[in-house]
Amino acid sequence: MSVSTANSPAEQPATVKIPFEKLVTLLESIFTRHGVSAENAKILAQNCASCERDGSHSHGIFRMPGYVSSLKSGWVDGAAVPVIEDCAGAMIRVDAKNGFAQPALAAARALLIEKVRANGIAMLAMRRSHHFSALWPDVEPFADEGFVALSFVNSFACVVPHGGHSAVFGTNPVAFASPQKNEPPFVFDQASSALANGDVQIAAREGRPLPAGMGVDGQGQPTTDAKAVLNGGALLPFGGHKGSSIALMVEILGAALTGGFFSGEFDWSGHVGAQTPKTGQLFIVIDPERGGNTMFAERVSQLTALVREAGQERLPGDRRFVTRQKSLAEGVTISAAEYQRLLGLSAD
Ligand code: NDP
Ligand code: PYC
Repeated sequence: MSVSTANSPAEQPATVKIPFEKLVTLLESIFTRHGVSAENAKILAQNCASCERDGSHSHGIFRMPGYVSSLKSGWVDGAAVPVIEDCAGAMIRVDAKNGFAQPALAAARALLIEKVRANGIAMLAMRRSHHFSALWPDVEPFADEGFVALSFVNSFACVVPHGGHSAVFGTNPVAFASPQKNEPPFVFDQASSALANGDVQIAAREGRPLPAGMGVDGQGQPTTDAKAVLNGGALLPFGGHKGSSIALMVEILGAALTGGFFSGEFDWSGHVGAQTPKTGQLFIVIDPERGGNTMFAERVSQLTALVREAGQERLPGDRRFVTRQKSLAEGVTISAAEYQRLLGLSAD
């Protein structure tokens, strides 16, 4: 591990570069220390370290104190063993048993792929699950195996519907992954709110204003004050009524269809420190070559090339894949203060 120290106040804060696998091991030790089973800790640590490695900072190590305080509050069961229900030819339901979503996906993944191979398409509907991370780690591995994957998860009510006055929706992301020929998969992963709540928290912590048009304060007035949005205010959907409809669709798919809670429905007030939303998550996975469509990945590559030729310099995923290569080559860069915080959590 290499350490760089700032030696003048004008310089960047001191950072450490930590090898990816070492970061995974450190996070795993934090999870197990706080009641997560060894099997689940491996999955969550890999997930969280991957977010940090790829520069998904709103869902990387920044989230570790939130995981720990949720576990300490008794709100989420880190040792939960999900129950898988094979309920139709192309449909699986999973009861995450008040545990995290990623171990529940891992437990159901082999059956889901078996069903996709058998039917060309299958869905997984998860309920009673806590999702506290980015969604791309859930879908990208399906594209690595040649499948198209979509996922939807609802979260906790902090987004007002278009033209509305009180928060109903979560920040409700949608993620999509598709294979491409001879290049990394095309993956996008985006909240249906103007900003992810995690980015608002980071802005509040750093004392930065939000861009205009992202949120409202407790009186429903437009504000750029991140703390006002977090403390009684709310975020807006992206793109007005269009984002609002997508957020609503995510509530339908992520909760109504799965049997999970809506974003405004669960009550965590009895668990001081709880931060992980207890909702649901839906996956739709498709075998694009079923029926002889063997050109699929090449066609997607042709399309993304056309988009680049037409002038879009950066496609979703580009930034992450570049950051990933740099992190794997040099180590994952984190601030020395964050590193100390992690060591503290592992000894806490
Ligand atoms: P961003 O707006 O940062 O990015 C959304 C997508 O757009 C990404 O795929 C990103 O690719 C791409 N992108 C960003 N900027 C550009 C650009 N200039 N040109 C082209 N593509 C671009 O994400 P959000 O703030 O909406 O969400 C952040 C994260 O928060 C997501 O991972 C999401 O899953 C997570 N989240 C999780 C929730 C939960 O309940 N678990 C709730 C809400 C959000 P790239 O990754 O390469 O930058
Ligand atoms: O960043 O909006 C967010 C979020 C909500 C739940 C997990 N992340």
